[in-house]
Amino acid sequence: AVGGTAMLAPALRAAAATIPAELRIRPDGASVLLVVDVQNCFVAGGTLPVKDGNAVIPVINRLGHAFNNVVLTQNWHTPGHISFASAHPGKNPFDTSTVSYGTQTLWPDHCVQHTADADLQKDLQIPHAKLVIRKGNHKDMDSYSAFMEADKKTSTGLASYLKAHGIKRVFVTGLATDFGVAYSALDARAAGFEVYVIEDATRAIDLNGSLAAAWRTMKKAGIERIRSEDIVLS
Ligand code: VGL
Repeated sequence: AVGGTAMLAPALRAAAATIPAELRIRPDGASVLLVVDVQNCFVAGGTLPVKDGNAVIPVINRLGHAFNNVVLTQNWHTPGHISFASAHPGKNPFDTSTVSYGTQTLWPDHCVQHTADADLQKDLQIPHAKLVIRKGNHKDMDSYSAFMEADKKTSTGLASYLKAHGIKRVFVTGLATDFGVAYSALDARAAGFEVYVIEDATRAIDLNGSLAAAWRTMKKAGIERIRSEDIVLS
């Protein structure tokens, strides 16, 4: 770990009115900001809006200035995608279905390729972001994660890209905490990166306790849960 309040006991951190500069994390050339799925589909007015999802945008815009390396992801589904309830006769959104790679949660039709709904949200302002990973683009397989599709075998290539650029630390933000963010964070950790989730730069769907489960799983994997004020912005 690089230091910072991630290492402080939560009670101690909560007690600190402001975080002393020496305890904050300064992103360096080996750090990347990963911005997951900040798209029209996942915010107000979209097809699968995450509650309060728009609130992550100003936080992510501020964080963007502190990172030379920024990667965005975009959920990019075919029409009739396997994750859509409409593709499973008799099923409704938020039901599950058994598919070749396990249990698939079924969603309303969302983030369809080349629709305005799938566009990055226009208020997201990170002009220096170099790479956009489009994921979930195979009709018969979902991909919450920016790194590995749902079969846990098909790579998006992101881990290799980051390693080729000397990245060691991945800071994850975006939507949704308990799906795209958590799956990306866990895969980043499995690929050998140091991983931080910036909690106030995420919002959750929280389906049947999925949010608490995601934080539990991430903690067990050694992922640091931090807040945007833990990061030195200049
Ligand atoms: C996601 C729900 C459905 C996500 C994707 O990436 O967070 N959530 N599809």
